[in-house]
Amino acid sequence: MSQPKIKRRIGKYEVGRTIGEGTFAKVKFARNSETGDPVALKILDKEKVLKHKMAEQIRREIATMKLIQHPNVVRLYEVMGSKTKIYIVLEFVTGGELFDKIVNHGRMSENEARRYFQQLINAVDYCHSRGVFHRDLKPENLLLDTLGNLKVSDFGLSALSQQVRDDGLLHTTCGTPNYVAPEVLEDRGYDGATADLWSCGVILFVLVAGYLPFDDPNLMNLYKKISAAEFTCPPWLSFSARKLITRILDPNPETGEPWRMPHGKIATF
Ligand code: 3AM
Repeated sequence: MSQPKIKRRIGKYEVGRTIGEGTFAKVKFARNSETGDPVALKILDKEKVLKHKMAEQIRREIATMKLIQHPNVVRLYEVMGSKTKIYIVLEFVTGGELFDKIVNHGRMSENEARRYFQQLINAVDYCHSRGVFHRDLKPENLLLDTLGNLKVSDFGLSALSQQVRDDGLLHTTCGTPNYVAPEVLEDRGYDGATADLWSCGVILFVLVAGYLPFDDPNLMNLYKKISAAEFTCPPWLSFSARKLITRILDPNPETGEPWRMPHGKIATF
C-alpha cells in the first residue's frame, strides 16, 4: 500500500489525505509524529458548532469521552482547538463501515449479525453504565477494524449532532430519522439509554433483513410509521430474532420488555 502524502501539522500530528466528510465534520488521516501511530482527525468548524452556546456541553462530553475505553468503541485520544477549528483525535479504524457490507453483499446470516449485535450491545451497555449516551446511532457510526470487529464512533458526542433551539433544549437536527426512537422524534423529552436501544433494534433489523424496518419517501409518513412501530419482519427471520426485534421496537420505552433495558442485561437472539 502506498504511504499517504503528508502535508501539514496539527500539534504532534502530521495530517494527510481526507478520509471522508460527514454532516458536521471532515475526517482526515494523520500520524502521531512521536509514535508513528496512525489516527483519524475529525475537524469541525468552530463557528458552526459553537454558535448555539454549546461550548460547555461539548467540553463536558469530550472530557467524558476521554475516559471511555472499550474494544468496541472508537477511542478518543485528545481534542485540540485553533481559532476557527476543533480537532478531535480518534483511533484510526481501517475496515470501513459495517453497512457497506449490507450495501455490497445484502443481508447477513443471523450468526454473523449476532456477533456484530453483541459487540454493539457491549459497547452501548459499557457507555451507558458510565452515563454516556450516543443519541445518534446509525450506520455511519458503525466502523470495522481489520479483524472485522465493530467499533462504534461518536459515542458521547451527541451535542455535535444536535442543536439548541430558542427553548434552550437540545433537539436532534435533520439527518436521517430512520434510526431514531419515537420519543425522540416526538420531542417529548427522552431517556438517552432507551433511545439508543431503539436504534440498536433498527440496526439489528437491517443486518438480518437487508432493508430498513421504517422507510417512506414522505417524512411525515415515516414519522407515523416509526411512532406506531409499524414494520413487518421478513419471512426468513428465525423466531428468536423476530421476538427480540419486536421487543426492542416497542414504541413505548417503558413497556419494551426488560428491554429498552435495565442496565447489565445483555439481550441476544
Ligand atoms: O466517507 P466515508 O463513508 O467513506 O467511515 C467514515 C466516513 O467514511 C470515516 O470518515 C468518513 C466520514 O465520517 N471515519 C470516521 N471516523 C473514522 C475513524 N476513526 C473514519 N475512518 C477511520 N477511522
